[in-house]
Amino acid sequence: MIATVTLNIAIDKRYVVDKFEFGSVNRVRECIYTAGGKGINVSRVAHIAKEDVIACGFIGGYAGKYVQSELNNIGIQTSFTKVEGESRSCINFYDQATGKQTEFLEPGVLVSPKKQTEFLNQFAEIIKPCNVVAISGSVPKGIDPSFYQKLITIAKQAGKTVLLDTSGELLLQGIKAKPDFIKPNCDEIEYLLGKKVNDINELIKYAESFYESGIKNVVVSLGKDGALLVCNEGVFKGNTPNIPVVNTVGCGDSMVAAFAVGFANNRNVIEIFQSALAISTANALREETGFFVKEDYENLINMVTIIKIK
Ligand code: TA6
Repeated sequence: MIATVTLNIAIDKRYVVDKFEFGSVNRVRECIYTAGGKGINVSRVAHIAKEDVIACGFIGGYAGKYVQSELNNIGIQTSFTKVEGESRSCINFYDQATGKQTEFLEPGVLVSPKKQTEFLNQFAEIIKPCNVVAISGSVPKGIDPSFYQKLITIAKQAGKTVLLDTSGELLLQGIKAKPDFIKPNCDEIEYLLGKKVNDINELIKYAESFYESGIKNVVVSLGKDGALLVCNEGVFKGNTPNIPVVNTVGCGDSMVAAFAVGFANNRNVIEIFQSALAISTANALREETGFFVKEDYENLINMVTIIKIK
């Protein structure tokens, strides 16, 4: 069973416009609302993969109620901490004319120290029946960048396998608690190191340094070029087939979900990596965010190739 942590949930709104005109009135031709935020996407994808999930974090207002009901309606358990104010929306704006996708991510509600303490006190209880904890995304206003470090420490002390998917100071502070899995992209690695990464060999070297610091599974997402995995079995490069991309939002979350499900079922990490690449690619085939169709996954899994680099 997996506990997902989404401190900064969102209603994801995908706007499709025919031809964006900056500074003008743009009528949205198509608008899709989805319960979102990285950990919510992880919850949905893990649920589609038939894993029991309990989703926790902070929810506020009507948006919070919407996200909670969307999860409950598909059978996902929730244990959210209610806060004042309205949970955010995140806009994924698609311009049909250029094929360009732009995201607008709101900062989220202000969470008081009292509510943060309330969540921390409940967290140990929420994760008790789970063997895996997946912590994803940004945090709302008022929460210190060391908050994830506290959650990871609690979960590790309880014997859980912990996945952390975030960026910036949250990642820099979070890795001090030695999660079992991180999935930085190149930009996030450059932020952690405070220096430019010039090529894939440097990327591998830095990913290995995180592994050697005690993080047993380091995945570096390379977008359409696949991903790198550094783990106890060595360094691997995963390649995905070229596909007609519909919506890439949620691909990274889908990869996290696949690893969480694999760890929860004690699968071999290389098999998990292959499954994660296929699920992440399957997510991009569909309009929905943080979602995949089993048939797409089954068509893709044998098109994913994994090469052992060292
Ligand atoms: O990864 C996609 C996504 O989860 C979107 O669904 C949107 O909610 C955004 O990322 C939120 O990112 P953040 O880092 O602010 O939690």
